[in-house]
Amino acid sequence: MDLPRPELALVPRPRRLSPRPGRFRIDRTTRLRVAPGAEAAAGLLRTYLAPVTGLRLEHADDAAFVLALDPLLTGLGEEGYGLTVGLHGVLLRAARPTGLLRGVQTVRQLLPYQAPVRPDGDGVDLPGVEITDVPAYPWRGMLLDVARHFQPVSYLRRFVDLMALHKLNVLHLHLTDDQGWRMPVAAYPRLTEIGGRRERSMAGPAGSGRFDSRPHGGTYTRAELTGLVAFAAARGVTVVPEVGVPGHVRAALAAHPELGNHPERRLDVWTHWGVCPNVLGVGDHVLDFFRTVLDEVMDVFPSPYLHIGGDECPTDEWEESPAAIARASREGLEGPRALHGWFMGRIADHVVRAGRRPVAWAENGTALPPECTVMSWRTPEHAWAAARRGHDVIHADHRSTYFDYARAPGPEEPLAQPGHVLDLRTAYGVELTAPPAEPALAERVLGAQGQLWTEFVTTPEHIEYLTYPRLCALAERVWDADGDWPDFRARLTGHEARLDALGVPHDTLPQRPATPTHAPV
Ligand code: TNX
Repeated sequence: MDLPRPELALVPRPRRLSPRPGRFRIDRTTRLRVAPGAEAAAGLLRTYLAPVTGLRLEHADDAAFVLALDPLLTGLGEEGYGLTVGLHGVLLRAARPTGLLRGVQTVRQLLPYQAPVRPDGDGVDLPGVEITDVPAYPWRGMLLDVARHFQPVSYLRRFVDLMALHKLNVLHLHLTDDQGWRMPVAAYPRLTEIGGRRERSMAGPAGSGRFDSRPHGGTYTRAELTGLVAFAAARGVTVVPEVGVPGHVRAALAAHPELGNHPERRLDVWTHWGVCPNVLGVGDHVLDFFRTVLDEVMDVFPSPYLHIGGDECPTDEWEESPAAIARASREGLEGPRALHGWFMGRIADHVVRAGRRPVAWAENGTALPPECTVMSWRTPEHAWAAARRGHDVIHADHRSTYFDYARAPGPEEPLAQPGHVLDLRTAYGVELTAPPAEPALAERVLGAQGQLWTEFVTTPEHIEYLTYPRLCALAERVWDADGDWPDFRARLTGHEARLDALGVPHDTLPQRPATPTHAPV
């Protein structure tokens, strides 16, 4: 497309945008008129503007830059907003506070990319524009796996802030897995004391048999996680924690062998990648243990949704365990394999009773209770099958949303998850639209999310190299479902200048820190 002005290269593309003549200068005379309910958005705007302009942007009742909240604005929903920038003023309006937060990110993108720090308060210009904007889907997420490789909360904040720049609104925090348990649980300190550290890590792909010789570990404090939740909320991002059962639990088994199918066996925190054969036992004490864990998780994370795992759970241990076989028959199940659905059902019930909504990885949802939201990761067809069964679904089709696959073929790319290459076009092509013959299924789609599994990803630079610009593509499709690839490509060139200014290594994997020396907005 012909960009009327490069600074209008917004990602995701607003639903309606028309350039207007003129520009609005934000300088030392600028004040904000902050309507009741718009305080959080004003705070966020100041957070972004202060480092660039040196301005404090105090409140004034007669200010030309207005943040207004009007519940009667129809059609904007929870997250929509309207933005008008003209020579004499700026008006940002929304029906709900979250809509204002989305609008603030648009203002942030409209600012000059390489705005110098101006302690003298000379100011910066916003281009004249008229925008009305509403997202297509309410779940626009990104998973970060901090279990395989830990990242400190300081980095998670940056990750969240970059998501918010793209109007994503869910950080799916993958907190536990075979290779690490990162969430402290007061009742069971061994989970992090033992489960938070492994002796070494497989250096090649799953099954390679090659290892490094470096211990890896890390755990969060409760205060850090609570702080992250608040930081994310200030940007309109919900942190959805994942504590997975009944597979992907080797770190928990290392800390608490009594949770396993062989309570007498001592296992280490797993040092391999791939699907671990060890899974939870099915005794009442195991369910009670995880109910206690989840209660604490729900205490720390106010999110309405809670992810309870459910993926890749080999049933071999149950099929060989007299206790599991007996449990299956007591519960009237067909056999020990059916314990997976039964286990998920018990845990999902607990979450529902606590007033939250369980999310689980699944193909078609066959084994899950209907109250589970299905995160479908194999093929889009599985998502439609789950939707037909009445589940809400989130698209996480691995071929278009697993950003741990290489960005491009060829030996120059760093070691990535083998099996597929996921280029930018493929990320943009994520399937969201219901089959034409079944338009009603569309109502079941909450949205989609990208996943960054971190078996081979140890540094923030590498995280960002794999995430950007593929996240930009996904973010655009979940915001504006129809998409327009050539138009996106054209805007992305301008948008990448923004990423550069933020120190995001979207182009090459550098050996230098991704964090910029100063903090552009
Ligand atoms: C599958 S899909 C996994 C993860 C791995 C990932 C690697 C799913 C829910 N589980 O445990 O990290 O593949 O791409």
